[in-house]
Amino acid sequence: MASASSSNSSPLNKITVPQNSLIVQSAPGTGIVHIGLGNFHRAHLAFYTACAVRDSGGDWGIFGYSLRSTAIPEAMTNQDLLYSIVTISPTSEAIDIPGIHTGAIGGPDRVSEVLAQISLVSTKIISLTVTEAGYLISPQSNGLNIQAPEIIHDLKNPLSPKSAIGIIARGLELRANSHCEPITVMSCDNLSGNGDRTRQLVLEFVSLLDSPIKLRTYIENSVTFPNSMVDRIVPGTELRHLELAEERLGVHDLSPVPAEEFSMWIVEDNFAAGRPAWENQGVIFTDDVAAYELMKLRLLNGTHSLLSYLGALAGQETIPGARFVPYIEQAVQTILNKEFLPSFTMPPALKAEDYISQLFSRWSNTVLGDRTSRVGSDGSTKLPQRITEPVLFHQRSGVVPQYIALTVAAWLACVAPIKGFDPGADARAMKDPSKEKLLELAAVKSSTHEFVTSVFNEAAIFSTELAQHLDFIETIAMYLDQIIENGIHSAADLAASRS
Ligand code: CS2
Repeated sequence: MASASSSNSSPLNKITVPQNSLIVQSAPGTGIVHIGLGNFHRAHLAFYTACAVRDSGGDWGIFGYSLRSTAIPEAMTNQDLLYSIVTISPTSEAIDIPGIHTGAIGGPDRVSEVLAQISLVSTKIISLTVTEAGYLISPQSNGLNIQAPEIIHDLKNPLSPKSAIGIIARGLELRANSHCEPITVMSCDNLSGNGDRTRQLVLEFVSLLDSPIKLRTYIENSVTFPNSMVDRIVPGTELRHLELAEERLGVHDLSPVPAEEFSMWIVEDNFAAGRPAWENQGVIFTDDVAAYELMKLRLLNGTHSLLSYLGALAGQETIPGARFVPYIEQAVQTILNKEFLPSFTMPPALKAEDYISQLFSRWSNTVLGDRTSRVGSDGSTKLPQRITEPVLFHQRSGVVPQYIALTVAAWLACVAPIKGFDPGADARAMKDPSKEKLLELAAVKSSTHEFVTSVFNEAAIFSTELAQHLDFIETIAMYLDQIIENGIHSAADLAASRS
């Protein structure tokens, strides 16, 4: 088939609506302003909301804003705000077209439109998927990174904030100064206690303003921040996804979203101004989000990190490729069962062995082909969420979790290779906001031990508490040496012998 970009077929807005389409026939009014218009949002919140509005109605259209990128908003705008979700697994395939967006804009130049939209009484929810890195958390204070250039800028410029937290605070400020109607701020990112955390960061931002009292009172009285656990593996869009979407739809979609079939969303039912009827679409409302969140952050995301770094160093481009390497599969089994599982209590409604066996089949999705470089990116903001508590848990009984240490060593080998070590193309493709700093440290330290110590003490990535566990740091340095000298297979064998 001709490549999607050279296609002659019609654009998505010329589509004859397929039967399984989620296009809502009469467009709903905007009830949600969403920050972070990436693939995950478009296959998760947008999908649930399109289904809820199709079945139960309500003015819950989504006005989407992308902080930096303009590519997705432009593609969506070119096709009447539509796009397709291509759900793929070795045994099934489906295409859905969620017609739920009422706006799609991107880039700092358009932020005033987002603020204006947030300020409207008709906006009931501000939601966000900005990734762990987007919250600008300082590992030292465990609060807002007030030295981040975006935060410094946002504190001075009420009309042109650049950070997600700045946009939320400035948008709420407009509401507090005009009508004080209630609203919900809903984080849909992989942060532990994501709602509580967002509230804390917004309030910290507000406390740094010249006259914070009115805004603080409004937030305390009228704004809720539900915690949630979100889950669906959604890779980046590649040419093969564009081609597949075009083949199945018969029209050319500029921005389809590939996704796995599995999807889960657990939310606290704490919405200050109402919400779509998500409960009819399989969303679970509970007061015990924390149990689900810990399960997911550790078993899925923590192990995902191991798969990505060990996999990339083993020359595996994809997560399923990594998962089927025998010594990596053994590493996955051990980190899951011996290191992550004992560190929290499973939600009573789920059985660990069922959840884990489902994870293995999700990681085996060869046709989705999620990349090790995607999962391995931003390790400096993901790993603290995933490993800190489990490491501290094991340290309390004097144990160093070997595969967690190996994961950290493999991450450093991927993103900040010591001079002369080539981690391979998949590792080189990993992005990380701390990459420059890590490379600087790797270049000036004279031993791996010194380097790893400096990562914990000087790089502002992990909590100071973790930095005190010298045996953990030594173990990471030992695995890093092993990776550099003998390769990842040998380092994994060493971890197996020490577990
Ligand atoms: C992944 C997640 O990027 C990552 O590190 O672990 O994006 C993962 O695919 C999702 O959380 C699945 O819900």
